[in-house]
Amino acid sequence: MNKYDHRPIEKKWQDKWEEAGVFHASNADFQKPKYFALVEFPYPSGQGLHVGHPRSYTALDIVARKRRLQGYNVLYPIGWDAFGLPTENYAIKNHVHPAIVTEKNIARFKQQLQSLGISFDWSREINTTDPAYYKWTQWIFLQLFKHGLAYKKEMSVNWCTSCKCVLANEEVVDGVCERCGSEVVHKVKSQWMLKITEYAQRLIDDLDLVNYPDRVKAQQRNWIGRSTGAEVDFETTAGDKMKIYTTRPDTLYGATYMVISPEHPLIEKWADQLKNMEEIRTYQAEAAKKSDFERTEVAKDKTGVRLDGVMAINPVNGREIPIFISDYVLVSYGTGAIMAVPAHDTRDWAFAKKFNLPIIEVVKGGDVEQEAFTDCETGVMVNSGILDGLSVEDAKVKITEYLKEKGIGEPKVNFKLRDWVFSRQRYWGEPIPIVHCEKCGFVALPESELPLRLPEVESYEPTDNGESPLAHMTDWVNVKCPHCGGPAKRETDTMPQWAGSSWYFLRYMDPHNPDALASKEALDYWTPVDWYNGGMEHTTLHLLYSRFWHKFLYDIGVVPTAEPYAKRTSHGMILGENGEKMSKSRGNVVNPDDIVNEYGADTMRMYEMFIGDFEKAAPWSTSSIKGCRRFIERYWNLQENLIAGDGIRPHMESLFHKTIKKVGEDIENLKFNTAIAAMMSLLNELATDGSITREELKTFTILINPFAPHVTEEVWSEQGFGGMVCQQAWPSYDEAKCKDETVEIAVQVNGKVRTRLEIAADLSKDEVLAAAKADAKIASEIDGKKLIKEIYVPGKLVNIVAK
Ligand code: ANZ
Ligand code: ZN
Repeated sequence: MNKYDHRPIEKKWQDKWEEAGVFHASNADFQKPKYFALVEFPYPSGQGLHVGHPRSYTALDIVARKRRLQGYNVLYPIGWDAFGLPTENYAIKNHVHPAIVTEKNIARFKQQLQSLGISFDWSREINTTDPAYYKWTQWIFLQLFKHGLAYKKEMSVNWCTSCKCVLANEEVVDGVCERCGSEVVHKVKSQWMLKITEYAQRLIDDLDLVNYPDRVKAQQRNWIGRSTGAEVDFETTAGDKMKIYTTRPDTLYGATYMVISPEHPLIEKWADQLKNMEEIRTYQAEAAKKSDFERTEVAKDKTGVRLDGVMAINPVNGREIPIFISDYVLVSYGTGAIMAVPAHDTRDWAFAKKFNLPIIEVVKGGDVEQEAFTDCETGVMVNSGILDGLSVEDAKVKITEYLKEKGIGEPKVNFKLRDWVFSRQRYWGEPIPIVHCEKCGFVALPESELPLRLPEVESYEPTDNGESPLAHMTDWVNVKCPHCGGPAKRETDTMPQWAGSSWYFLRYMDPHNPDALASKEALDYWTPVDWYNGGMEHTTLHLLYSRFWHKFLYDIGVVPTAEPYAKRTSHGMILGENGEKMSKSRGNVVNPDDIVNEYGADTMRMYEMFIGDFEKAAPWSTSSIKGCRRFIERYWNLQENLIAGDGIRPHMESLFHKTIKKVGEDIENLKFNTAIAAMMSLLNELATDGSITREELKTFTILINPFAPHVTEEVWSEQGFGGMVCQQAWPSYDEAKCKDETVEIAVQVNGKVRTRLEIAADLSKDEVLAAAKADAKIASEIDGKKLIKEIYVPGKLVNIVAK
């Protein structure tokens, strides 16, 4: 028999699978049970595949392959999330069309993925930059527009000074641009917005319908940030009412001053009455430069300016209190104005200390002496008029009723979630299919004109005033209004990178359909995705955005379910050998091509699954990869031990059943590493035994196949087992045969052996002790005595000390 050599084997089987189309999902047989396994489609960057990518792809490949063996019609697709800034920036720098860069990058990624033997259905490959694809991204946008969920608004946006581009809040990380790390400032721009806030409550509620890890659900909830409280109107000496939002209406008596955000509209209204307008304007300008993140940091030094000339009136006690502007109050949250309760709010406390403002305690903590600035959620009301003596909880109810009665307050629910800024002033994105008409306003492009293709431009650079490069294309921009026929202009902004990935899983269901994003039958059959795996970095935005679009499509009758993904899991990152994040600058990047060349795709796959707990980060290790290679070689060599006779031999039977059970269950529970360990044990037993039957080799080969698909196909065909392994049936096991063997233990009373018991080897201590005491001999021995101590030495003996 030949020595194991991965090189000829792997290419051969990849070609055979593709030729036979064995991994193609079928849209012809909707009676068969379906399984839709999904991984996040990659952004085809110039760097090529990273060893982190195959961790997710291999894991779900194992699931997909197992499902096929279990008889499902499996959809396991892949495509390209190919619009975006890195490609555009590369195109600008090197003067090539981003479409050409994209094509080149995709070719490289595809070749790399195919070399790994992932069982993707390549006949369903999609690309978000293909007009046949983005036609439907634009179509969904038009439906949102027609339903009032897309609107244009002048707003203060995050502006990356280096990318010259508007960023969503989510793209600003720690105050800087997520992509380039440059400073982010505020700028007022007219932007397309999507009303995701309209779905905030449902995006929380429907988490009950899906199987996501708790940490993922918690992140979704936190991001949406539901908050309950009240809106309260404060009178002012200027005559205008000032509406505030508070989660603690119970602390109203402790409000000793007010703070409004520097952008609050009342400031302009009061400009004539305010004596320090100049100082106020200087402060406003400073605040505009800061990101929301910087402004609301608790630890930051508090700054502000008192409005000189207008006072507020606390509605519960009629006291006049000063009003400040301070950047820690955001214009975009609640009403952009707060009542400050320095005794019980950390930020207010810091501010009051700095500006020497009165601090009135209104909640006395329970048994612990509270720090003055603790946000106390429990305790008893003091210094609070009608609320005195009530618990915080009761005080909230009472004051809210009181405010309502007087017509000065209302209960209110707020969300942290903001509407989604949906336009970018860049070239490489989906054109927004809207026309601005002088007479008719914003007009939707007729659906028959979709896709609205990206025109060729001379330069991809944004204009200096921050408009998209499309703004230069006057031929393209100037059109007739589809509504009145008058002069109109096309929207020149494009969609953000999140657009194409918000619905891509639907396109896989029917990727070549020219008349709909997918046929009704395909959507009804394949929806929802049964298992979706992706990175933790996408559990807030991408997950939220795609859930939002899906719910909208559900509401307008396009998709049959309210949620897109029945189950979501997340993998940990693969780190460099030194335990740090892999990066060029750290010099710890491992190139998957090198690993595939040297050790083979099967070893690479096996290793990525063996590297550690799938959900946790794991450092790369070249020595462990050799262990995985050894495993495959030893499996290959089993062929030399083949003996006549068939079936699974009695002395191997229990181990086979146990291994089938364990590998199957471990795959379902993302415990790929322990599944491999179980297969390694079985291999050890078989190797030690020195012989193997055809049936044993067959069964073992099917078990390993999802992990190491190429070598298993080769062994299968080499031995003439018939057909391909990937088309066999997943082996079943008999629960009764999975029981561990029994062991004999001695049972002592006060150190003397009184009997011997035959028990199952996997019993717990309590079970063994119960069995020992239930034995007739032992029961009579300890009858009427007091049990002092019960000792169990696993698998050996029980000793009961009794007096
Ligand atoms: C009085 C008070 C007393 C407050 C107290 C808190 C504790 P959530 O919704 O949980 O984030 N607030 C309201 N609008 C704000 C804005 N635009 N910018 C900054 N802060 C704002 O918290 C809402 C609380 O944050 C509100 O309740 C308000 O302060 C502040 F012991 O009002 B509170
Ligand atoms: Zn018009």
